[in-house]
Amino acid sequence: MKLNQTLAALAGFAVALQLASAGNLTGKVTLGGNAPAEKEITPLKDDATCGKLLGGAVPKTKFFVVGANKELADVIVIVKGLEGKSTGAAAAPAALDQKACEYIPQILAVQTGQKISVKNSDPVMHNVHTVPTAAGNKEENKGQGPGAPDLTFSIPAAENFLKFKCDVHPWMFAWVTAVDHPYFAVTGKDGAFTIKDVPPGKYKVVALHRKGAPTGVEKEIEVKADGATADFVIEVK
Ligand SMILES: [Cu+2]
Repeated sequence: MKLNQTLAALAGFAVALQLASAGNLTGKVTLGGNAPAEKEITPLKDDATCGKLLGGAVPKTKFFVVGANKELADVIVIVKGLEGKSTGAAAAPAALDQKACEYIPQILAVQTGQKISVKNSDPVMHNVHTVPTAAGNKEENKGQGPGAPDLTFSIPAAENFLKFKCDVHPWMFAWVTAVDHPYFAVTGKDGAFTIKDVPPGKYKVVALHRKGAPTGVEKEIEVKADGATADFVIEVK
C-alpha cells in the first residue's frame, strides 16, 4: 500500500472512530407558567386578498406553541463550544414558505452558510426582507410575485432570531437562527429534540425561545458514546 493510501485509510479509520464514539443529545422542553393568550391577526383576516386564502380560519399569533402537558415547540437548543465547525455550505437547503400570507415555519434554525430556499405559494406579491443585527450579516430585500422562482438566502454569521419580514403584509415574520456548526435542533410539538452525533465531551447547552430570556436557559452536560439527555424549562415572563 502506498503512503497516500495508508494515510487515507488511517484518516477514514479516525473518522469512523469519532463517529462511533459520538452520541446523540436528546431531551424535552416544557413551558414554566402560563402562556399569554395568542392575539388574532385582524389585518390579515381583513385583508382583501390574504383574508380569502385563510378558508375561514381565524389567524392568530403563534408565540407559544404549547402542548397539553406544557410541551413547548419552537425552542432552539444549541450545544455551545463547537463554533467554527459549520458544514452549512454543503448541507441541504432549509425551506421557508409563504402561504396564506404567513411564513411557514415562523421559527427556523440553519447553519451559517446554509442555503435557505424561500417559496411563495400565494397568488399575491410578497417581498422577503431580512433585518439582521449581527456583524457580518447584511440586510436583503427581494420581491417575489405569484409563481416567481424560489429565492435563496444564506446567513454568513451566527445570529439568534434574525428577522425575515414582508413589507407588503406587516404581520408576516419568520425568525431564523444561524448556528456556526451542525449541533442544534428545534423542538417539535412534543417539546422533544434530538441533536445527532455530538462529539464526546463536556458542554454547555442553551435552550432559546423567542419570547424567553435572550440568553436562554443553560445546562451543563457530558456527551459520551451512549449520548446524553437534557431537559429544559422556559419560564414565561
Ligand atoms: Cu407578504
